[in-house]
Amino acid sequence: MVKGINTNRKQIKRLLAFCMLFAVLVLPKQSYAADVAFYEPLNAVNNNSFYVSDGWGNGSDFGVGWKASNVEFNNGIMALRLDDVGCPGGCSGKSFASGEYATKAKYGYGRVEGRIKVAKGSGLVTSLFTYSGETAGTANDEIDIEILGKDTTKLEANYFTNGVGDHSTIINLGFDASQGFHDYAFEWSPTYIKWFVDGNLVHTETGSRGPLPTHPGEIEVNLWSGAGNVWTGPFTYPGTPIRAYYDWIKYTPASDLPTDDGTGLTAKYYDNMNFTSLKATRTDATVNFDWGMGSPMPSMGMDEFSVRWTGKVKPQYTGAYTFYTSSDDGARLWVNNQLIIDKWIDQAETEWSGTINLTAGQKYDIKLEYYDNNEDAIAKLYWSSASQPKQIVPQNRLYPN
Ligand SMILES: [Ca+2]
Ligand SMILES: [Ca+2]
Ligand SMILES: [Ca+2]
Repeated sequence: MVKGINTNRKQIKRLLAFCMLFAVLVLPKQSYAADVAFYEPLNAVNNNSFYVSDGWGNGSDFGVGWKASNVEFNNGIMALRLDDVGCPGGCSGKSFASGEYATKAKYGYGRVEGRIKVAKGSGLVTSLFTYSGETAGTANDEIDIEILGKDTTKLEANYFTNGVGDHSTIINLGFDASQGFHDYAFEWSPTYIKWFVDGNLVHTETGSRGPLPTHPGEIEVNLWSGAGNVWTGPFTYPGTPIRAYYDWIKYTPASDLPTDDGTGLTAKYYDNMNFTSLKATRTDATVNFDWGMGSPMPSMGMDEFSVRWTGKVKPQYTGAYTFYTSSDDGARLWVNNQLIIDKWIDQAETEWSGTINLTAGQKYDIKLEYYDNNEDAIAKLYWSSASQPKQIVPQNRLYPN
């Protein structure tokens, strides 16, 4: 023990108090947890709410240095570009450069979402995550969505609490995430983290594998290549730039989320086109089906069937919502008992829309009827509003009968 420790402690306490006062008075408000909903369309760099990482790299596992010039905005899409321009001298000593975009504020319990088309290739990682940094005497808290370029049909869900990870789960997507945009989300609360793909719940953690994160984090996206990292697989630069694409990023605080998360809509499947030969009743998490030339289930034929989805929908925002059906063949949609789409016709996959005013947090009746006559069978239900980027109507806002 060393004499004077108490004095030192007092001095440290005084210094800490001074620092906190300084922080409260001087630092911009963005540096504090801001549990305010946002929708970022990624049309252009948003210096008010985001920062572009520039002039540094992460640890030795990362093969890239972050450069602002590697974050591009075109036609409403943000691209993160991985290349070797000016490297390693101009790339923080790394062999490659890439882009990272992050909120200035930290966000707490709520739902983090992004619409992403990932980069394909061994060694690459396309991500959406929250990151607290080392705060309040703890190591970092983090919640991750990572899609590895070595297999873009899988998503890796993970979380870190006080620097402790090892909570990774591999989720089969059922599609190739490098071939098109899809919605990825996680919802974080004191008692769970839930991961969603295109609105469907795909994984839940409850803390049974280790305490859940508690510290608000910046919402970040990046594209990087591993450096000698077995986890990412080996990376070989193909000689031309690689890009990951982001259409939007969205955050909804817990206070704006349904207190009773929805589970989907009641679905009745009929083996004819006029809803008289009922084969099955189930709950569908979302309406996002492409059965191709096949049938919805083995007990039904490939053609001449119909499906009726019913239940409630609970919007996040007040205002005009547009609903869209994309169907092959016919579809008709009622919201709040109003028929807003009426296309009960044979058609190749076609999108139709209808608009209705809704109030945030209210539950409205919804009914979607659909039939397939022959050949391809597709049924999808989307929504959008001024505040809501177009997406498959997500499971957490749909309620069965
Ligand atoms: Ca966009
Ligand atoms: Ca068919
Ligand atoms: Ca058809």
